[in-house]
Amino acid sequence: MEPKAAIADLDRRYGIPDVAKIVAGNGGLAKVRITSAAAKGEMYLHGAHVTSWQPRDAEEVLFVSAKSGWQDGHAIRGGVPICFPWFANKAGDPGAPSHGFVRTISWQLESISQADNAVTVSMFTKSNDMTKKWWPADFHLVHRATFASGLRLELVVRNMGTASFHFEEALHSYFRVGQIEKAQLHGLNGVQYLDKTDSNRKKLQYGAIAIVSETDRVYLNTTGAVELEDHGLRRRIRVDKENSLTTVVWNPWVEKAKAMADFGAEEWIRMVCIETSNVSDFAVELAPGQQHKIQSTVRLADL
Ligand code: TA6
Repeated sequence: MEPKAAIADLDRRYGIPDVAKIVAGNGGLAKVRITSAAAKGEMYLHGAHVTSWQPRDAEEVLFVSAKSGWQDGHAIRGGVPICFPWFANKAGDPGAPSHGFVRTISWQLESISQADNAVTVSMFTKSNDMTKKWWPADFHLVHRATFASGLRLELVVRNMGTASFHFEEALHSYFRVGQIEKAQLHGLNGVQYLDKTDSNRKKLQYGAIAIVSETDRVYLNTTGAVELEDHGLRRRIRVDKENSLTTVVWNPWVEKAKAMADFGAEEWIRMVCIETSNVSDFAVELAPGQQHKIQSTVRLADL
């Protein structure tokens, strides 16, 4: 079925009039556009990728690069990429795609539902011949996003095989900030982290995080919420999480920003990633027939 007709067909089957519409987005990629009384939002079938959440009477919360690519095989730069079944580079396989293979493929729409002012979009993908080229496991993966006065993201992994498997996962969220130098992150005081800008040396966080250079850290064994205090946009973004034992904090700063083809040279000033995850020593082991759910809930508050 040609793309336009396929999108119209999806809208006929899953759309909710005046609330959720499936349309062609950037690059002609199919997206669900949400317009409810509580919030506006967008989620692409490509990577089950949330690219927008804007609560009523508030500005957009997620950052998306003006230079992002929008095509099969490429990850969208910004919003919430899904990293699975490994994070960053695949151990022992330098040719494997960074952050796994589910953020660069089209997922299937499972359902769209509405409860009061909350709209939930559910998409899934599963193992096939392509995935088995990179990773032998049989899996079923669901990403469920609920757009309301808060944004709730749930990633559910099910082991469909007969052997246990290990995986890493991250909701690699890009948040918009007014000016990164005028922002601080709270909630990780006293937590150990791996500093990726310093050969993954293990360090201890003292106090709030101020971003003053390239920052790429995996905070370990932490279940607490993180609050982004943004004096530029005069707001707080709070990220609560469940079933997640690591939090990644990333800002590419000047040089890395210039080196990324799908990222604007000055865009480092306007974003920070706070990633609800299970990576490194906190990868998850899942037995056959079992499932694991990680959850992240984002809320806005005034400063
Ligand atoms: O989450 C932080 C990180 O792992 C950084 O090391 C940086 O590479 C970033 O992800 C972006 O990765 P990507 O593969 O999307 O370019």
